Amino acid sequence: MSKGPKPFQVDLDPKTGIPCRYKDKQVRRLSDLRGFFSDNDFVEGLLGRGKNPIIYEVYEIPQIPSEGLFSLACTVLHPGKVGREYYFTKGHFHAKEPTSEVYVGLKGNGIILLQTRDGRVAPLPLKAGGVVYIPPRWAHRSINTGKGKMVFLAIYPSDAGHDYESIKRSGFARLLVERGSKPRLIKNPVGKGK
Ligand code: S6P
Ligand code: ZN
Repeated sequence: MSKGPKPFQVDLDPKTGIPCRYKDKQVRRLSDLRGFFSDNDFVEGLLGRGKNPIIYEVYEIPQIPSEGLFSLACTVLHPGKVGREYYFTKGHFHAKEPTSEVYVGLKGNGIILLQTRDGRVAPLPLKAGGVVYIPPRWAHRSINTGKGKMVFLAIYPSDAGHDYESIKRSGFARLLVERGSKPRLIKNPVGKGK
């Protein structure tokens, strides 16, 4: 019998929601999200003026990719907009398709936008104390519609992997934009879906 990982316990910092001990940290800046926001000219304009804000950070406690293991990751999604669109994560399908995931809201509030390959869409709210279940084969993107940071803990099979390319190619069928200082979900003119 293989030994597998040891049991462990970790605290989430009550102020930030970030695990006090994590293994990997990824920082995604605007330049890393080139091609994901709908207003490309706006993105290039900002980058051209030397503005490259942090959009989100991910603090991971990964396990080796193996059936039966879970990885943990805490995402800190900053508040802000690119043109009319609220800051969001790239969004992905899991590369290993029959894998699901759970998000637990820790700070702030926003929307988890889910979409299947055949174009079904489900926007679900996530706030501190809320939980979102992401079934197998649903792409997921987190969108911060609040004024503060949106922080959540993700629990997912360590062998799930990420397919970002499908989202980069086809986009989501909906955009979450600010209209009259309120979030509005609108049809993506170039997104594939219903
Ligand atoms: C992993 C899980 C999250 C995201 C993170 C960043 O399956 O869904 O940890 O990786 O929220 O989003 P993205 O789309 O850039 O991976
Ligand atoms: Zn995921």
